[in-house]
Amino acid sequence: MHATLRRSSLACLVAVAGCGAGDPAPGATAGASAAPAAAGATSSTYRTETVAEGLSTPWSLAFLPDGSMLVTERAGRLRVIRDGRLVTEPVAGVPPVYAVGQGGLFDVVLDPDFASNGILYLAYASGTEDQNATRVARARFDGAKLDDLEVIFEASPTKDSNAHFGGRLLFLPDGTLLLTLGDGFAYREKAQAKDGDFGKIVRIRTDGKAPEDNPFAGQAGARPEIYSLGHRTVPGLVREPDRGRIYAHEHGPKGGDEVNVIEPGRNYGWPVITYGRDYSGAIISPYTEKEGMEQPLVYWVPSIAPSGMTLYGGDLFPAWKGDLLVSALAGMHVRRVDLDGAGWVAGQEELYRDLGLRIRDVRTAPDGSLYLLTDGEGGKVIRVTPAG
Ligand SMILES: [Ca+2]
Repeated sequence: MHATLRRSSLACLVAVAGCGAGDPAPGATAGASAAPAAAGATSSTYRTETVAEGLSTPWSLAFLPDGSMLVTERAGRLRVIRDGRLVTEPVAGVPPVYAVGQGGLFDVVLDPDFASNGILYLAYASGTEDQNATRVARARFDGAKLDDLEVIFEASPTKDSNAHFGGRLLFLPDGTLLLTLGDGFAYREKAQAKDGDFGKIVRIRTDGKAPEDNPFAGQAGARPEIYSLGHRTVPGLVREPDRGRIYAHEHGPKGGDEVNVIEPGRNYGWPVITYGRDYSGAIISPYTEKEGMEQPLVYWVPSIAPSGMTLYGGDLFPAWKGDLLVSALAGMHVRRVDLDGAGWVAGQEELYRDLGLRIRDVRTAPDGSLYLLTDGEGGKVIRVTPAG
């Protein structure tokens, strides 16, 4: 896509940060010894409104053309918020999900023609303890139930672990879908192997087939749906509309969360290169960079546990236009990654830390307000607007 821009980003890292895990600089990356992010917005500068509460690990949100919203609950329910209230009855017809560990119902996205065809797409974990996989299904939504449900994709092969499913969906302008997947936690070496979907971002058509112009289509031994490889697990995926640049963030191990600019066919390094360590403290890899593997635009040591992302394009917070807003679970804030006009990282800021909440997703509403989903049982949907 924009190879020159990507190289500029890397050059920025080299020049400003030294690209070393022990030598990060504020601005381009946040590392172990980097200056903390600037003090975030305080409660005096924004207003919150609880739109819905009592949800079970709300995972994703979709804004419908009629002003209502759909919220996924990881346990396997799809909920409607209409006229500012959570509809009591969950949407009927949601497929059974494997809701163990990190498994469950993940993303919901609308078909580009949803206003006329009512079709939506769900990403979810399916199967059993011994054989599960991330799936994508499409169905027609009539406001209360799903009809004509059709499973269009299942990651291959299945796995016997209950972590690192990926599960984020994104429509591209050509009508194809990106789906993020994870390494299953137990299969990190397979993130480098093109014969399976572990640790990949895949690109599929809405019938689930791989487009012929995918980077490895037709290559012997490679899954044709693979779009990029070398990911750990990717809970955040957005597209910048002007340049078409795709940003994905991935959950690192102990340290080493990353934001990457995704280009087809590229290798993002996991687990060969990483800025993180194993949870035990053991070294996963001595390498943080390698020829042929991409450097992150941003990495975080220690981890903030990124969980969802929006590229802010609204008018209510004009200073944040064009910036990445990343929700954080362990970090308990929304990290603003300030992108300048050329897409370089100009700085970072912690937002909403004073709320003291593990935040599962952040979305920009059509009116420019922000919606936060809070993690766990009793999860909330919170709308944020500027104060005054
Ligand atoms: Ca990486």
